[in-house]
Amino acid sequence: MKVTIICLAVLIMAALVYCGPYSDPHCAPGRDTVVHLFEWKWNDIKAECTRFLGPRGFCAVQVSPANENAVVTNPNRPWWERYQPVSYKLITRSGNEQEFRDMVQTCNNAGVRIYVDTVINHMTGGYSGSGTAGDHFDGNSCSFPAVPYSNLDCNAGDVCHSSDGSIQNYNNPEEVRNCDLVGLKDLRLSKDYVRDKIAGYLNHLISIGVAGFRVDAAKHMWPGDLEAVFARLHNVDSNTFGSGKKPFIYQEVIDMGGEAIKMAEYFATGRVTNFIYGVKLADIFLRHTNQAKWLGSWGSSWGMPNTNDVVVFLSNHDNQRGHGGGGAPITFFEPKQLKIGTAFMLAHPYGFPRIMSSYHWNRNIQGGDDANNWAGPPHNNDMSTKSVTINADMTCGNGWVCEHRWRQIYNMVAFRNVVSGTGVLNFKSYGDQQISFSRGSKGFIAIVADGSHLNQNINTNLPSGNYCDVISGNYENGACTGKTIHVDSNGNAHINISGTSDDPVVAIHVGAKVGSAMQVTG
Ligand code: QV4
Ligand code: CA
Repeated sequence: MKVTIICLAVLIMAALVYCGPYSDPHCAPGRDTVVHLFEWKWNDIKAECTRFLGPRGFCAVQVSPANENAVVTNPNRPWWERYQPVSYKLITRSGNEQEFRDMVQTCNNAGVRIYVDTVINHMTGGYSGSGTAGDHFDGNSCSFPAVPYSNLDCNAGDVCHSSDGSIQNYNNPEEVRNCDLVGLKDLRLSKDYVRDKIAGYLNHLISIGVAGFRVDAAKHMWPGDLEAVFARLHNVDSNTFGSGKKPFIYQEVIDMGGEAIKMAEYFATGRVTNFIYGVKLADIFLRHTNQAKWLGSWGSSWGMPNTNDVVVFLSNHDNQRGHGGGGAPITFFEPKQLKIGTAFMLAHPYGFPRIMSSYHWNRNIQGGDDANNWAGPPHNNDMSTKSVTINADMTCGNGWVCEHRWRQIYNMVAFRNVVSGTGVLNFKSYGDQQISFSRGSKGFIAIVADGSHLNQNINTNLPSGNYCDVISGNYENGACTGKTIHVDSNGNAHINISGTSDDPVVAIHVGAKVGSAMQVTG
């Protein structure tokens, strides 16, 4: 009887874990975090999978669009040219098809998945030029001979009724989905021919071994059209991911609550990007317009979708530079707040988390706008993308920020892996901006979100022993390079955090117990 009940409960839980066919991120066992290596070259990602992401327990990399894009020279090679497809050939500033294949294979072997950012809603803007594979195009006539697409393959006045063919009114779903997004030639996804071409591109990526896709501008496509495209997709590689598995799909839908199109329309076709998440956390950890003490109910009761329907993140490549209307998030320009916010994100079980890994640019705020927010990746004189170099202290050089290589961040990736499967326990607040909680009996975190001082004996729910605070140091060969936290036989620990210090967070877990032989990175 007891066994039956337990089995039933396990079955129900298993059913709840991944609902739709596209919601499973296909992480290797014990991994749970994505890093967006924005604008990185395939060769650099390949190296990073082996030397860092695999050993550190990352689940996957989101890579920049892999297909041929328009070469934009005014401004000179902005990052956003990669969101203007010219063909589905795998040739970009990140590398060619052979380099892409090598990356996917090496990363898969290192236990790290590749998700490709796919731009399938549109092609280039309304001008002519050539792409990164040398192919000519003329956006005005929807002429993309390297696909080929012609005039018949873009939406026109029969389905788009805005004054100039571009989206003006975000409260009119027809306009949002049938008209051009900032002048980008909108593909006629109602046509089988267009669906076949897009599915052909995605199937090519699947055949190379990718695990999933970020679907750019999903809000600008009808859910039914996406269903028709995804129905054409092959299963992902059975040797790597198991048999009968669909690709992981997460759709970019910016839904801050004020528009006609809702995230929920896209749950049947995968997960969605939860933009509300990072803005609400920025309200607490950056602006202090809300209080950390309320985070005890963090999750769907904050008006956000269910945990298995979302990818969560503090910022993305758009809103970190004021693009896209996805709110004002925490970015690497606020390193202390970014580390605090990321620690919370990775310690909390809600959502499938993504870390932004950026490059530096010369931010130049004028009248509220960043005049340099177009600036592309670090580049050589010939405008080729610079390689990522690694410094002696593990940080990156050549203009790459590499947030994912900050100790306070990568150690929390391991924390998340260790506490996997446990719930939030003993959430407590000590004043408005001081909180702590446990993850089952496997991990414990305390955070001060403002400049106040936390000095408390707290029950961590961990077995007694000495634990390495993985925020202030690393756990290496059984020893801790940072603070050690003593947990007594009742599970209590003395936690002392000054909110004005660089890292007002303490995080301990059973994979980093001082003196134990076990070393867990994921
Ligand atoms: C210009 C004018 C337009 C005019 C057009 C005529 O501004 O008014 O109609 O010319 O051709 C670039 C330029 C933009 C230019 C356009 C077309 O910035 O000024 O229009 O090209 O040539 C990125 C950038 C965009 C960029 C685009 C294509 O953010 O600035 O546009 O790439 O290069 C909404 C959407 C959401 C979207 C977000 C930005 O709901 O889906 O806006 N987010 C995704 C990506 C984002 C990308 C796109 C969608 C488009 O995350 O990075 O836009 O693929 O919220
Ligand atoms: Ca569209």
